[in-house]
Amino acid sequence: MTRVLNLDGLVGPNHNYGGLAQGNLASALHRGQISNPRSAALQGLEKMHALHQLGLAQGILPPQPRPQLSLLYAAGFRGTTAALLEQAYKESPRLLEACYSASSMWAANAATITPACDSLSGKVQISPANLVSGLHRSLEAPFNLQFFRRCFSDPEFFQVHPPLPAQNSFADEGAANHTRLSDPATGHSLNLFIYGRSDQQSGPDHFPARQSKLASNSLIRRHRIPPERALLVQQNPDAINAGAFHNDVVAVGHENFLLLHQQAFSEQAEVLKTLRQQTRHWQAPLSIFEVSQKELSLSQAVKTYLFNSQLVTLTDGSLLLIAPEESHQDPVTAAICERILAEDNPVSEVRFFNLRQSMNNGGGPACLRLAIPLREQELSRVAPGILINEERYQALQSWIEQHYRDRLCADDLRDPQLVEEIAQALSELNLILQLPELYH
Ligand code: SUG
Repeated sequence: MTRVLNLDGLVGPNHNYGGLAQGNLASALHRGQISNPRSAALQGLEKMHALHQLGLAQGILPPQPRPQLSLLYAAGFRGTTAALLEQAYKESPRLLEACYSASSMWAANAATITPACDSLSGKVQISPANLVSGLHRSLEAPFNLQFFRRCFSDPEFFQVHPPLPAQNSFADEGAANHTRLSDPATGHSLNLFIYGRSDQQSGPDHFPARQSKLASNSLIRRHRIPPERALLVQQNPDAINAGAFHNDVVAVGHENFLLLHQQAFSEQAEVLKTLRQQTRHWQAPLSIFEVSQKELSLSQAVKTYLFNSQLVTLTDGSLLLIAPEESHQDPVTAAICERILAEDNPVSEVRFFNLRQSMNNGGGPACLRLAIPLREQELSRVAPGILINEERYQALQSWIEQHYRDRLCADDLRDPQLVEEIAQALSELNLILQLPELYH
């Protein structure tokens, strides 16, 4: 029996709207606006707490130390911290924003996970993503590798791989382009790996495709997933052109339920046929809920982020859909949620969460979490300090209230005082997460 440990990215005190993400419409739209790091972190923490209260295993992916001043050194800036920030602000403001990005909050991009039961190795497979498609995101890989090595350290149960080579051919954005479907009755599974580009097929022409087929294929190989448990699918270039920079903006699946937009995959009718075919022996049949483009355009899907909902299994075995508030406010997506509930499928409840601060940068409920299916014994080997319990929830709440600003704009990034504040906050987080010297 496996249960899912959801690791949510804890939003850092540096959360800001730099508009750095290519192909991400929300990020571009909010560029230069004033962010509220405190609300952002509290909104994310409330989601974690709600899942903990439902009896689910919930943990934290800690924020990354920022600003990443080494990037400014690498770019040739020199001097005291204040001088570095000032020069970069004047000469290369985009670089300063990159080294200040809080993008590690989107834990779905941190890694790709394969549970032990899906791997011929018999161990949980973890590959931190290289995130090379964007400069600001590529900075996340080394810390993530260190985090996974430290918190999933028992070699008897976990195998933590280094990220794929940091090169465009291997561009990897983690679990945002991976969906694991499974039969809760028998444990059979099918892992969909959704790539955006390959050498053989034409890709999007408006926005870049971030996930390469070579990366997805390499993950299948290194995680030793047998062929019958893996399926490679191309993301529909139209979806990427419309702003679905990751597949999890147009599709979400968990256990035997798949919710997706009609234009999520290339040759979707064929893909769904294959899915039905490959899961035909499941005791709990695969239920596919496909939303037509007539009912919901790709552009509305991207705006409301309905497909970036998170699916979790409740204690009675039914599924809860955790949707962003934005898809409650839109009448079309609200009606789709009603229909999901009314029809015959495993979903028994929908809850809407206000995650506006993250949504403004293109990150909904599913982006914020990395799902790690674990057996009880494996769960007991995870570093306990990263798990949410009542006490840690309260400690984090007070910590955020004490250390986070309630407004941050581009001009603030040259303030050396902000560097000090963040360092102070993170050094106290070492204690809360019981991970001495995670931050120095
Ligand atoms: O990579 N936004 C992220 C949002 C990632 C959402 N994740 C998933 N869909 N799984 C991105 O586009 C903007 C950050 C900034 O501008 O600082 C950003 O990186």
